[in-house]
Amino acid sequence: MDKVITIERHILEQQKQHPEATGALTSILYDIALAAKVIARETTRAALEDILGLTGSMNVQGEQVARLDEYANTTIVRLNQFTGRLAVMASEEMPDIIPIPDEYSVGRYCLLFDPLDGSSNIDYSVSIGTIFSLLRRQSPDGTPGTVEDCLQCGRQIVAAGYVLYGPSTMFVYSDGNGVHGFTLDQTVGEFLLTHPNIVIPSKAQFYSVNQGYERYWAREIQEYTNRLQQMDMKLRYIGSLVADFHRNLLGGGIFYYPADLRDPKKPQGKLRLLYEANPLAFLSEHSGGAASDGRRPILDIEPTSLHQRTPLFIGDKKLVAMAEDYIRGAMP
Ligand code: AFP
Repeated sequence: MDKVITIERHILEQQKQHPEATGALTSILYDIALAAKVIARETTRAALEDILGLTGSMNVQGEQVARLDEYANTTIVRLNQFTGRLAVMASEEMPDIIPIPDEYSVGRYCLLFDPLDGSSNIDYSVSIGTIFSLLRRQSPDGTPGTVEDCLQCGRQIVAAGYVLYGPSTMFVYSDGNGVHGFTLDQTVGEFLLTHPNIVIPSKAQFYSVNQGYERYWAREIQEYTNRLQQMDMKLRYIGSLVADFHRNLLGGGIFYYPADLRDPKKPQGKLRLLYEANPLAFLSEHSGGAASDGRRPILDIEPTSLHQRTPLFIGDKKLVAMAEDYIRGAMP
């Protein structure tokens, strides 16, 4: 039983390494883990709600039943807005920042999240995820958090993580001191440490990209992909960023979603810098991998708007560097 480490115990142990810590960050991580359990329960029930025709329609009380991504969004907001630990939140689901309601006190941290990434996979019972990052506010303590607090460069992230709702529910996070993975034990309702100190394997076996869009890519990306094929790598693409990232983190590989010409409104590709790319880039770097937009590290990008998109190459360091070489025109 001594070997059983709950997420709470683990986060507390990590906190001991920072004597100056107030415990706020520890508590926020625990609050997010709680939200994850609630969302996990609901994702498991989603298929049943579907056959009962509930999701997105009226429930028996005549109330509108929220779609799962709205549900996840509301759950995270409700479980975090009253704690006095956050200055502001921002969500992929909401156009503007989410202020802390006046009746609650404000704290020092900013929580940025994508409540349910890969939500178009829900109807097919395919893995989906929640992604988050935490930043320290820049605006004065005690005042409402601002949009500028959220628009900080990824290098300022103090902790980030994701929850994978798959065959098992996993919580993976880093506070800058290793990347650690926990698996939800449904019987006791606790996340237990199953993957301490995750390091991306040095041998990459997977490449993950939506190759259906190949004709919309720049020539360098097509050539880069050809090169990966010549290296006899396995193509794996789930279409849920968290699941694709998680597999490559544990098994070794690269995920990329390049800029493409498919949708003129999205010349930078599909993925959002603040809610998807930055948190995963933080995890990638802390597990020995890398993350780039093809020209510079994702974490070095200065955000200019809440929902800005970015090309993303993430995972194996050598393969990320190779993508940059192709984009720079440095490859034959
Ligand atoms: P949805 O939330 O609309 O399913 O988008 C998921 C996602 O943002 C990310 O999880 C995937 O990696 C990526 O989109 C897949 O996009 P394509 O369907 O264009 O390949």
